[in-house]
Amino acid sequence: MCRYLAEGLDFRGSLGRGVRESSDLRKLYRFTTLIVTLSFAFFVPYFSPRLEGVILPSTTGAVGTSPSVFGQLIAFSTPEVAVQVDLNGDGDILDRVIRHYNVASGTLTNTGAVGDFPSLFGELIVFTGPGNLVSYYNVTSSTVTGLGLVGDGARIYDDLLVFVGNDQKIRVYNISTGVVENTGVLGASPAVFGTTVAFSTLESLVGADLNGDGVTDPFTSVARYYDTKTRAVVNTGALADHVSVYGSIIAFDYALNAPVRFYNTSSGSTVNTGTIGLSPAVYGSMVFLENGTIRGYDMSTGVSDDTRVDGNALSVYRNMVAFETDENIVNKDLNGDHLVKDVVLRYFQLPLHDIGVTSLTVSSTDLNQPAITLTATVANLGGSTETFSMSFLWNSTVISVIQGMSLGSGGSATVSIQWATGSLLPGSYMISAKAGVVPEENETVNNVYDGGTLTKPAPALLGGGGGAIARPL
Ligand SMILES: [Ca+2]
Ligand SMILES: [Ca+2]
Ligand SMILES: [Ca+2]
Ligand SMILES: [Ca+2]
Repeated sequence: MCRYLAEGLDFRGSLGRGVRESSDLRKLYRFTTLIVTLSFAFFVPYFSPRLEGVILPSTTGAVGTSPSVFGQLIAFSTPEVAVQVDLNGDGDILDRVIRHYNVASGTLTNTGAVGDFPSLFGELIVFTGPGNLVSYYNVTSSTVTGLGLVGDGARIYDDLLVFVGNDQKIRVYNISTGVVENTGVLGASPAVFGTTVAFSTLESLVGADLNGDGVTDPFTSVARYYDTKTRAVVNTGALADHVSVYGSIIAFDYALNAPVRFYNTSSGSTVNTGTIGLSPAVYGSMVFLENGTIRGYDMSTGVSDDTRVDGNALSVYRNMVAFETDENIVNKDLNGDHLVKDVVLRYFQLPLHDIGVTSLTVSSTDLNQPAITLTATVANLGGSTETFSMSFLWNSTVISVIQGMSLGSGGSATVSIQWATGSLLPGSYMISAKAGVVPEENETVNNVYDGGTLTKPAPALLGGGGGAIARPL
């Protein structure tokens, strides 16, 4: 454990809205001392060493299609006829069955559930079964839950399950409440992250010009998204076919020999990656296909990188990329049956740069005192040593910034600061801790930790004040 005494508190940033600039207050801030306590705890890095610039894919040895990766698990669908095994025990080899592979343990598990196009989040695998019925499988309890809902393209994030009904309208099913919502919004191939449901919509489906070129074209499809909280639909106006969403990024392709682009829901702008590609997948990292090989795109630098790995049907979770490989294309037996004829699932890991704030706590929720202590934990979840800054904020006002923090791979630190709260006006204060984005860091959703909202109540009115607010102590 070591201890830093940092000076040079940002007075300007601290005196934000709601704080009266009196000479008393300036004095208060002048005497505020910022104490940063860093306690380092290092763990053994769990990343296997790799040659810089060379991606060596691993094979699961499992025959299957449509992988979906989350954590250490890859879920996929296996045609029984391809493995000549009755996987669901119904006496034939005519079914497609959901299986999953654990990258850490090398274990292959047969769920026995008939279905295709799985989507994995946490311990749940969502899939579409016979009759286009949407179901999910729980990896921990090994149980299947049928929802009795008909639809296509089911995707899951947290407790939200999205799919397209027979009427081509997007549905949102909440696993916690069991409530299904027909959004009434027309679209295809939805993707979901947080409260954002992204999809593409054919102009002919809605009978409207969605990309603003003055023509309602039957073959023009445009990226739109639905917010499950506000229930608002936003038209990005960008031509799009396959969409993928992560954080504020909606990635999409729109034509052969056209670059992959992405829309930022925060800025409302569309960015061109400058690299021709199809079927982008984004979740922390962004990958897409170019001529059957996999490309990684670094959102922080705008540089794309050819992995030189052949594959199809990409799925990504942080730096883990899972995909199908046709043995005929790589001319290799990947599942050990001595025949070059199978579609086998493989995976690799991209270099990972990732700082994350994992907690933010307060010493007291009572803002009627001179100062309270804010304590954040920050971790290096990536594979290299990183140097970065940490900020503490209320709403968008900076309370303090700690520069030049450094953490090795797997390391974490606890950072505490004093927040002079005595002078704040009554009101609500949303506090957060934010780690600066390091070079080549694509996973930026976890760089901000929301510590909740603290309320400073209005003090009792002084007698005869006629409604005037008493001066804060
Ligand atoms: Ca069967
Ligand atoms: Ca149009
Ligand atoms: Ca083979
Ligand atoms: Ca991060």
